[in-house]
Amino acid sequence: MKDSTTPTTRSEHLFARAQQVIPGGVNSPVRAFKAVGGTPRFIARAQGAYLWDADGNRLLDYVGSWGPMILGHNHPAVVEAIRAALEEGLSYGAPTEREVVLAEKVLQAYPGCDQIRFVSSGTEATMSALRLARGYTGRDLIVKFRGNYHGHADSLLVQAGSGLLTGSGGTARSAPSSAGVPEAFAELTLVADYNDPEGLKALFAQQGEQIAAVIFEPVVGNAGVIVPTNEFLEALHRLTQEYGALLIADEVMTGFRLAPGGAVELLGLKPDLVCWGKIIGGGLPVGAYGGRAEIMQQVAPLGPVYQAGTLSGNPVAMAAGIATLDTLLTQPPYAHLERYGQALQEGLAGIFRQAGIPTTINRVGSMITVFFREGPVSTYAQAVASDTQRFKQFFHGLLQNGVYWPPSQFEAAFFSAAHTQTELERTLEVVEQVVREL
Ligand code: KE4
Repeated sequence: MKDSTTPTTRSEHLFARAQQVIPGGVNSPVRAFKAVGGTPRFIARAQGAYLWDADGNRLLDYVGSWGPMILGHNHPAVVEAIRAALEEGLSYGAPTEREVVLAEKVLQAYPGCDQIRFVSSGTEATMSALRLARGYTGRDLIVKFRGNYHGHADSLLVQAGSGLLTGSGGTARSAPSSAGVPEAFAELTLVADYNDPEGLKALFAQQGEQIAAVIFEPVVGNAGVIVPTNEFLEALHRLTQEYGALLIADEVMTGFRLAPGGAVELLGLKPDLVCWGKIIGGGLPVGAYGGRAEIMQQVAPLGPVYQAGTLSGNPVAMAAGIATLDTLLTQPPYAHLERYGQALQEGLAGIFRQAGIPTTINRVGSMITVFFREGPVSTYAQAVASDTQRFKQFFHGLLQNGVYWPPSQFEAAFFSAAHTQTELERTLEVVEQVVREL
C-alpha cells in the first residue's frame, strides 16, 4: 500500500527501532496500524488541524489524539498556560489551587455532580468509579456493553460468551477479552448489547439485586460511532433505579466534546457517576470521576473506598485543563463543529452514493464514523459486519494524500475548532479522488 511519492523512510526506521524496545513499537495498540497494515507515521509536531510526520509530510488530522484536541493542536491559550505553570514547578504531591479551580469548572458543567476526584487517565477514572460503585452498594457485579470500551482495567476487559443473556433466560458467562484477566474477575462483569433494552431488562430480572453498576458510553465511539436510542437510555435509567444499581456515564470521549456539559447535557442523562478524560486535560494526562456527594464521600480519605495517585491533579496538567475548558466556555466551538460535521457528513455521503459504494455514516457533533456497509448501524453486531478491507483501502488512500483518518473501522474520527472550510474542501477533494480508486 506504500505510495512511492510519499517519503516515509524516517517513520519506517523509527518503527523498526521502536519495536526493539517497546512491544509492537507503540505505547498503545491502536497506534500500530494493525487493523489497516503498513507503517505507522511517527509524528514530529502538530499545529491547529495538522500533524507533521517524521519525514516532514503534513497530515490533516482526524484523530486529534483520540479526543483531547478539540481546540486544535497547540492552541495558544493552552500552550501559554502550560508555559506559565512550568515556571512554578512540575509536581509537588500536595494539594494546589489549580486542582480546585478545575474541579469547580468541571462540576459547573455537570450540575448533577457535587464532587470530583482527579486521576491520570480515563482508565483510572472508570476503574475507580467501578470500585466506588461496588463499595457504595456492597454488590459485586457490574454490567458493560459489547463494543463499549472503558479503558484497560481488568474488570472492563471482558466480552460475553455465546450464552449472553438476551431475554431468553439462562445466565451470561463472560469471558475475558484479554489474556491475564482471571476467569474469576470476568465472571463479575456481565456483558449486554447496546441499544437492547429488552436484553438489559432480562439481565436485571435475573441478577439485578447483585448489580453494583452499569457503565456505558453515552454515545459510543469505540465501535465506531453508535447513537443510543431513547428506549435504551430510558431503560438504563429505569432499571438501575429500580434495582438500586448505579448508572455510570463514561464521558471520557464525549465530555466537553458533544456540548459544554457533554452527553449528559446533550441527551438529558441523569447518571449517578460520570467519568472524564481526554479534553479535561487539554492533551496532558488527566482523568476524573465524580457524582453526588453521598456517593463521593465514600472515597478515601473520607470513606472506605481507596483510590490514590502520585500525579493525580498534576499542576501542569491542571493548567492545560483549565485553559482548555476556559477557551471552550469563552469561545464555544460547538456551533462551528456542528456546521463542519454536517457539511462533512453530507459531502462524504454524496461522494459514496455517487460512486455506488454502500456506506452508513454515523455522527454526533464532532465524532463521526464511515461504516463500509449497507443499512443502519445502531448495534455492535451491525458495526462489526462492516467491510474492513474497504475501510483499509479508504484509510491508506487518504493517508497517502495527506489526510490522517483513525486507523480502524471501529474508532470515531474527530475534528476540531481549527478545522475550517479549507480543511473541509481538502478532505472532500481527497475522498472524491480516493473513492474513484476504491
Ligand atoms: P485512557 O485510559 O486511554 O485515557 O481512557 C480510556 C477510555 C475510557 N473510556 C472511553 C469512552 C474511551 O474512549 C477511552 C479511550 N479511548 C481510546 C480510543 N478509542 C484511546 C486510544 C488508545 O487506546 O490509544
